[in-house]
Amino acid sequence: MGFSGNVAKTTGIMVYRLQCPQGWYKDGPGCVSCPGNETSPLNSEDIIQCTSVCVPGTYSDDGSGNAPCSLCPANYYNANSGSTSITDCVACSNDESTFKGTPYTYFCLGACAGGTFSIFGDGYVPCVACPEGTYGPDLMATSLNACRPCPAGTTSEEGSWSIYSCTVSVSTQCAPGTYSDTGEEPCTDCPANTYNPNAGSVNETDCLPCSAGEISPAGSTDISDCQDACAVKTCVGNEFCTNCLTGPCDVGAPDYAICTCPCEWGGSNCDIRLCEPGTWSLTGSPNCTDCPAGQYQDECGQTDCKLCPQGHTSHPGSSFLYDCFSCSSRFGRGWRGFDVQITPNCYFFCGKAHTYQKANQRCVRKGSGSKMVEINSLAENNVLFGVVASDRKNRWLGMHVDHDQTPPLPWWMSNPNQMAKWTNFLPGEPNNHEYHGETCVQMRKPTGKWNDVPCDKKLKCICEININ
Ligand code: GN1
Ligand code: CA
Repeated sequence: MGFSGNVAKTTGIMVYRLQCPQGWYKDGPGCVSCPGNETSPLNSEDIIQCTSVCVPGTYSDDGSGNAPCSLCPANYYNANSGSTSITDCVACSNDESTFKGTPYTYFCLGACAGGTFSIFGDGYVPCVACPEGTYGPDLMATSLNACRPCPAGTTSEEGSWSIYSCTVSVSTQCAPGTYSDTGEEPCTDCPANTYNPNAGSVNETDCLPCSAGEISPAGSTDISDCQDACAVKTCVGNEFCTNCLTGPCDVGAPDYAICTCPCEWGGSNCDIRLCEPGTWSLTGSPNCTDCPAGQYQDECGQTDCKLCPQGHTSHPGSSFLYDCFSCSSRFGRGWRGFDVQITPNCYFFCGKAHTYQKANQRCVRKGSGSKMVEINSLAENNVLFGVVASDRKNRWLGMHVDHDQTPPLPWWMSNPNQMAKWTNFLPGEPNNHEYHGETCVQMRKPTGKWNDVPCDKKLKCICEININ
């Protein structure tokens, strides 16, 4: 016989004991699997029974008749070895039941076989198969309770009677984050901005939408994959914008970009051109003008410029604090600066009196654009006069007067055609007193106001370097 074990008589029906299914052999209290794909007859008791030819009760799926072999379904039997198809499995009589992998017709009985239980609760036909994921070791089982769950992590085909039919489950279910019509592979990713924590989903609507204002990548599996769109959105079309603003956010609206603007670009989308360092405007954006001499601006988009530290000045358009310099450090000993808001220029107060022509030469020889002073405001006049007010003599200014004009016109010595921007003559001056050829100009004590005098007078000079 192709099986061994006890045979008993129960209420008129031969009952047998099933031990190891095909592909296993008995070893101690349990069953051991044949090596590799090999199979073995039902209820084998030794490894030598393992064979590569499909044994009775089984058939090969690939038509070869060799292992791996599948069990004939419940209520079928197959007495032949080397069967090549499920069609080699033969049905029991209508009123008989048998277990999965039945090798011989005499297992077909009116009692419910292993892996099945009776519909009417009496252990007799009609019998139904234990469900997938369970196995039913009992003969003449009377209820579903006789079908025992496979061990954790394993599953079985419907109608299994042996725990050895419980195998590690290889799921073809759609994974979380995916779905398909059948819930089985192949599966489609859930769309972006949804998530699906469940396996085996059968509908796109199983992909749950993220909350308003949240987005997720396609195929997301967890609500935590939904994130504030403002925090993760990538902006398109603006090289400076990578993220979104925090706060209410319309997904897809480019104006919600948080942009990391370079210094000279501003606005939430870095699309506003700002004043560059060294420049300013009333609004901080074009049209910008250079910071004036004596000031600097090291930031972009500013509405003013910063003053150089006291005693320091700078060229127009300076963009660093360290562009500020002191007159003496830049031009040498004796050169002085004042409050840059009054004048950013550097001045040199000559120590000796000379005719106008010699005094002018002395200033020019100092280089760096040095020339006789040109005073442009009362404030500048006063700050310079403050230095020389206690001198014994008056000082030359870099100015000529043309007495051929009516009224007489002052002009600067550096350019006879350029009119003085500002003058500060004493009342009644310039007067070319007694027609003595008074064509040069002095700053005169005690008020600091101006007077025309002959150029061959010997006075001290004030030299100036325009910082521009
Ligand atoms: C006169 O006198 P004194 O130095 O204050 C003159 C000036 C002449 C200057 C020539 C009111 O000033 O215009 O340039 O002599 N003042 C008046 O030394 O006539
Ligand atoms: Ca005069």
